[in-house]
Amino acid sequence: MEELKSIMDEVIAGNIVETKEGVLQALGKGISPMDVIDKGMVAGLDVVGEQFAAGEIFLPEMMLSAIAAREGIAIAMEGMQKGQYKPRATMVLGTVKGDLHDIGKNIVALFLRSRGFEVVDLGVDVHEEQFISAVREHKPDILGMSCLMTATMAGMKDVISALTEAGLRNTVKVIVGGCPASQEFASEIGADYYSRDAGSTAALLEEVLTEIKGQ
Ligand code: B12
Repeated sequence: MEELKSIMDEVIAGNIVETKEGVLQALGKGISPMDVIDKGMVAGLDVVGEQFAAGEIFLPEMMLSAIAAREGIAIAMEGMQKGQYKPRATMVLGTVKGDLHDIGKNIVALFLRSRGFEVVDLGVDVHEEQFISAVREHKPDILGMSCLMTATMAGMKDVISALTEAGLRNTVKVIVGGCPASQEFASEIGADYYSRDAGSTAALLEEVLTEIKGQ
């Protein structure tokens, strides 16, 4: 679709104003916020990631693209959130220590909130002590961890070990995600679930809810 391709191109170019205009136009034409996010901005970020890995662009350019996508996603999110929030289960969510990537985590939070989950978002660079105290305080059904770098993946295992040490591991289901994670990695570190994107996370957690609450 022409509008989505144009949003993708503006994200790749790091054009913040044009990205926001593109999002408004696409939403105005009735394109769903989910498609605007996934097929417009996230598709653009994927290209930017490849360009960065290949040394074709540098950090400042990647940052501009990230800001453009973040701003555009915020506009699309407003459309999705209206009237759709009704807590059915609680999830504590955060990006693990050392990792500052949060665009994907925020989309996961949005998708789950729109399905009636209460999401306690701890933000980025979240250390195991913070996850533990949030689990104690909020008694969530699910704990979600995000990581975008191979260097920060080990932080997820540290959180699971800390949960076990605190005697809390059996009180909460643990799901991990983010581009370096995989089902194999999740099993290796003792997480309950892995999911590759926000859409499949929402679908998977619906099944988990049925399992744990009979909903
Ligand atoms: C945007 C971006 C940035 C932005 C982050 C802005 C922000 N607020 O998040 C900025 C410019 C700040 C940045 C910085 C850096 N980045 Co960066 N960044 C990216 C980029 C281009 C896109 C990430 C993104 O947002 N994707 C879009 C979202 C929607 O996708 P996602 O995060 O994967 O999320 C989806 C799924 O993974 C899943 N998911 C995510 N979280 C969770 C959680 C749960 C529980 C579940 C179930 C699912 C789930 O659902 C999400 C939605 O569908 C990626 C490349 C890429 N294509 O991934 C590199 C990338 C992640 N960055 C990289 C690097 C190296 C860095 C820096 C170290 C660069 C530097 N030299 O300083 C720093 C690190 C800073 C730090 N300490 O964290 C590398 C990591 C390489 C590696 N394998 O370790 C990548 C892969 C680029 C590359 N190809 O080299 N980055």
